[in-house]
Amino acid sequence: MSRADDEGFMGQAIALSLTHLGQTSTNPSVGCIVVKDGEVVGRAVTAIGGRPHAEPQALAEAGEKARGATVYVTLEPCSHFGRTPPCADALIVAGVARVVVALSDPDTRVSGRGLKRLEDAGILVETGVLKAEAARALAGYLSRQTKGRPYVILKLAVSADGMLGRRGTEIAITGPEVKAEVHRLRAKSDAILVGSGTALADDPELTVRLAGLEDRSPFRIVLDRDFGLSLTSKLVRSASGVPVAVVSIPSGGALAWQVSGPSEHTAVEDTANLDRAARRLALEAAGVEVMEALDLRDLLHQLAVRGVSTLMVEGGAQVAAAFRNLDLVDRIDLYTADMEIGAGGIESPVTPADIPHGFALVDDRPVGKDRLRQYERAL
Ligand code: AOF
Ligand code: ZN
Repeated sequence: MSRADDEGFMGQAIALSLTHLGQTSTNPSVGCIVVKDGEVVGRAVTAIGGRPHAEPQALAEAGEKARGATVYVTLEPCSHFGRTPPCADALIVAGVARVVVALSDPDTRVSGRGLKRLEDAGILVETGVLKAEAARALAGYLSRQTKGRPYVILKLAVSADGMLGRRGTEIAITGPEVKAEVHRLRAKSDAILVGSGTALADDPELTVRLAGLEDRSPFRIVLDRDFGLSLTSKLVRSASGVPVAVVSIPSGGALAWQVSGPSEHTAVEDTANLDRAARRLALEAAGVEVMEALDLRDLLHQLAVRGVSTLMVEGGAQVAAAFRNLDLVDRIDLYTADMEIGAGGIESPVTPADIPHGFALVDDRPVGKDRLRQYERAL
C-alpha cells in the first residue's frame, strides 16, 4: 500500500472520528477503518458516551475479513484493561497484518505500550500518518491529557469597526449562516462559557437548536460571582433539560478574573432584592449548579477533571479579554460582518488587526454575507 493510499484511508478515519466529537467525554472520539485488498470492510467511531472503543466495533463489522487486513486508527490502540479489554489485544486476536496509527496516546496507561504490544505480536506498525490532522481532530483530548485543561475556542462576532455590540441594546452582527455554524460548533464542544454581563444583557439559551442536533447541547457555564443570573432567564428555565452552572471566582489575586458585576445591566431582576447567599440558594433550588474557583486557570482545571475536553467561550468583551490576557486561548473563530456599530460600541479585545502573538491563520472563508477567520496557536 502506498503512502498516498495510507493517507487516504487515514483521512477517512479522521473524518469518521469527527462525527462523535463532543459526545464521547471523557474518552477521545477515535476513528477506525479496516481495509482488505484495497476495500473498506469495517469502519467505526468511539461510541457516544465513550464505549465501546472504535477498534472492536470496526473489527466486528469486518468479521473474518479482518484476518490479514490493514487497520487505520487515529489514536494508538489502548493496551490497558479499563472498562473494556485492550483494543491492541482485539487487533491481535483478529489476526490483522498491519496497523497504521496517526498519533500515539498520551494517556499514561497507554502511551507507547499499545504499539509495542502489537509489534511484539508480529504486526507491522506504522505511526505518524496524517499526524497534524489527527492532532487537530483530537485537540481537546490532547489538551486535557497534556495540559490538564480543556482546549479553548474563543468565538467572536465583530463588526467592520471592531465592535462586539452596542451598550444597552442587543444587535445581531452576523447573519443566519454564522448562527448555524456556531450551533454546529456548540454541538462539538463539551462546554460553553459566557460572562454574567452577556447572560443578563442578551438572555442567551446557549443550547444547540439545529434539526437533528437538539440533544447535543453542551454543559453551560456562566461566570457570575454575584449570582445575579435571573431565575426567569432562558438559561435557568432550561436547567432541568441541559445542565447549567454558575461560577463564583473571588475578586483579587494576580490571576483572578476581575468581574464588574451585573450593575451595568437592567435585566428582570427577580432576585435582585435578595442578598448574595439567598440568590445562590435560589439558583440552586432552580436546578443550577454552583461552582467555586480560585481563578480562571483553576476553573479550567476543574472542568478538565470533570471530563471537559473542548470549551467554547462565547462572550462577552470582558471574558474574551480575560482569556486572551491570561493566554488561555487555543483557537480563535473570528466572524466579521460588513456592518458598522459606531458610537456606543463595545470594543472587541480581538480583531483581524489585533490577533494575539503566536497565532496563525488556518482558515479564511465567506460564511453567508459574513467572513470567518480561524486562528490557531502555533505549536
Ligand atoms: C482506543 N480506542 O476508540 C478510544 C480509546 O476508560 P476506558 O477503559 O474506556 O479507557 C479510556 C482511555 O482509552 C482513554 O484515556 C484513551 O487512552 C483510550 N481511548 N482508545 O483504543 C478508542 N476512545
Ligand atoms: Zn481501546
